[in-house]
Amino acid sequence: MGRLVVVSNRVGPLKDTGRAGGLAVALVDALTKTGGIWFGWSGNVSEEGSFGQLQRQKTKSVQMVQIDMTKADYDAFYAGYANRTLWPVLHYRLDLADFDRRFEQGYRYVNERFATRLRPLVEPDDVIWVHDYHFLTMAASLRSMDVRNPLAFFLHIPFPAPEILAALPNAASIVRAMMAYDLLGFQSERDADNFRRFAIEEIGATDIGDGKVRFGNHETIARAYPIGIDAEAFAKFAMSPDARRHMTRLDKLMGGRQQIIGVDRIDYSKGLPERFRAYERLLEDYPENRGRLSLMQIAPPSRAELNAYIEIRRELDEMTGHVNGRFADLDWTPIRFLTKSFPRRALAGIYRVSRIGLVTPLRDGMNLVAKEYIAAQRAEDPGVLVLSRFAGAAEGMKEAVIVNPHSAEEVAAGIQSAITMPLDERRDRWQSMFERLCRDDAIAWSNAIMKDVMAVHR
Ligand code: GDG
Repeated sequence: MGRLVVVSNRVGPLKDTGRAGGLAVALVDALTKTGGIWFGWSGNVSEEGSFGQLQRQKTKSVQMVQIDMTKADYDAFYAGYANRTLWPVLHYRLDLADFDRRFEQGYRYVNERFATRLRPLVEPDDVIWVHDYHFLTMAASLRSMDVRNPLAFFLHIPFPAPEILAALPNAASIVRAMMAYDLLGFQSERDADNFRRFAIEEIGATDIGDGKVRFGNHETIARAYPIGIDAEAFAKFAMSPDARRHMTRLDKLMGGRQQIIGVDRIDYSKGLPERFRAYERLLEDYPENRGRLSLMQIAPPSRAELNAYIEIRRELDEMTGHVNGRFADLDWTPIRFLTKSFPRRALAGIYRVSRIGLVTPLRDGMNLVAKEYIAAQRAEDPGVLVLSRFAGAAEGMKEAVIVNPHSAEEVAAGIQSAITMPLDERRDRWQSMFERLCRDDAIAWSNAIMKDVMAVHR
């Protein structure tokens, strides 16, 4: 294989800044092996937009190349179609979706513009790997510009049931454009299956078995490639001096009590109000936990310019006040709601001192927090993961306590079974999950996709 060309909305960082997510680390690793380019939006809005200078930054073998957008591009493509149309629809939230044809036009235009700027950078042996819902139609643009390279795509968020996607205006046309990729990777078997069903039922593609579909005379692999983390590195983070400092501070604060940890960007897909309600239900139905088991929710704000995100934040502030007003005591605060972010090593330490990891999205592509929580546990005395059945992670983490996030009773009962779970059982469950995380790590994930895209392209 030649060089790798990665395309994603945001690019980098190339170095461990302490804040970078696991995805950036996995991609840098894949890029470093073959050398290559990481191409995407600079994060800046300017008058020239995508007609401006390429912004380049280079380490030994990897080059980051970024371009701006205009304000109009940003509004229609990013704040519009990507985050107000596709994000809610792909997370099964038709009630929150905004269908505005200017958004779709802007989206197709930016995909085309980005392809135009990428085109001259591509060499004949390169493999192009495009990421996420921002660039569903990019392969079609690249092919129309006579790019012949292998083209892989990975969708980080869910692909909904065909009955849901059919509500998106021009859904069939978007999916036809997706068929220009040689490989479409999804987080779960359910997502890959949803895609193939849509392609077969709505655009007349043919199922040719083995996770492949044919459309016209082009074959596309559409399979699940569940994303992994660098579990061993994360386990080391949890023992780093920075992690230990946070553990000591928290231990002191908790004074022998126990803690549930939640870590999520503030987003309506993460089921945060439902989670707070379930915790309140726990304190009602299992009063022995009052004064003994608190909930810490770390929630860095995201997309704060969109109304749906402003509303959910307000709701969470109110619920925190309500639950704390109702149950707090002189020396005990039930919910600690922290709307800021922490360095990764600190986060690892916080996971490690928390007896329960509570991950209850209403829908989630994978959910890396579930995996990081397991990777950060102590082998001798591991905590318990309580996990939504609607997170992609649930397919590969059957030893977690699996719950329906919409049911406050079920989540409360799940937390209760986690807090009373005997040590032997906690260890057994943790051991199986940790071993699998180490085997199916981020490198294995990118290797599997690269291997398959090379094979199908040939
Ligand atoms: C999308 C899909 C899919 C969170 N708070 C802090 C912080 N984080 C890190 C976590 C984790 C990452 O952000 C969040 O990843 P998730 O997977 O939970 O969710 P999304 O951001 O929605 O990601 C998702 C993922 O893509 C990968 O394919 O799993 O389904 O929606 O790594 O640790 N990191 C730091 N401080 C924080 O306060 N440093």
